[in-house]
Amino acid sequence: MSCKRICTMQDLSCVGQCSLTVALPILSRYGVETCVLPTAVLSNHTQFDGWSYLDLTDELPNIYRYWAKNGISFDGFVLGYLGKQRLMALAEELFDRFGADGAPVIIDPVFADNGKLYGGFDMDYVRSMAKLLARADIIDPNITEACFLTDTPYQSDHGKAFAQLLATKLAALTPATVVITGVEFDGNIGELIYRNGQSSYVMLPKLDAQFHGTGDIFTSVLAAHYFAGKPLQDCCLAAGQFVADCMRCTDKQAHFYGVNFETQLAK
Ligand code: PXL
Repeated sequence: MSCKRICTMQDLSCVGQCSLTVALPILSRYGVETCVLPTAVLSNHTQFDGWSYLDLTDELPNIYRYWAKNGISFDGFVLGYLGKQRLMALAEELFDRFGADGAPVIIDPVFADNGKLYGGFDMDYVRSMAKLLARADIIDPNITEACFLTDTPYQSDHGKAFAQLLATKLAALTPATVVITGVEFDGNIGELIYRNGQSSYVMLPKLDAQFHGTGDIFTSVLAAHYFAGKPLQDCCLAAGQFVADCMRCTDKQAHFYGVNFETQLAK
């Protein structure tokens, strides 16, 4: 049986499990052949106190040249933290030149959380990302990213009405199915899935902890199940449960280092 060959485009942070260091093991573990397009190499992710940043944007055209020469193509794409605005055009080129017919594009826009942009990003980046979303089949911003993308003032109430408002605004930017993460009501946390004016929710009990990198893990598990042909609702539930299981077995003090997903993967 041959498996899907996908390409994931995001940074490689040497320390602080996120981006490629979670996408690669998770997608592989679920049987997806995972090729990588690293956008940058960082000493550690940007929630630590300072980081080095080797920008790989200029290397991508070289990589594309050899992929084209070798007739390489992908059955799908998963995008996370890109880092630089110039990468948006290169992402489009990636889909156009190396996507097999109908290859789905999953974009987690990754540039903000808790009401704030991550270090190194500005509104120009956000606007370019908003344009890139038009190429996606599934997008899964968190509430903060959804606010920035739609020019909506951030608010701390992440309930149904606010999520719904954000989803309708996002749907004006993209034909993709919109998955908004971090929706909260009745003591639960989860996702609003919005498509063609229809909404559904996938909710789980909220745990009393916050760790870095859980969004990247969520997207990786969601993508793995999606490429296996599961309905999006099931993909979100599996991803939410996986993240919760990881959080339960992680020491709360070590939150910058991400969650202990390896123990869950080994099960
Ligand atoms: O987990 C999101 C993420 C990915 N990559 C880098 C980051 C962050 C969030 O801060 O800094 C480099």
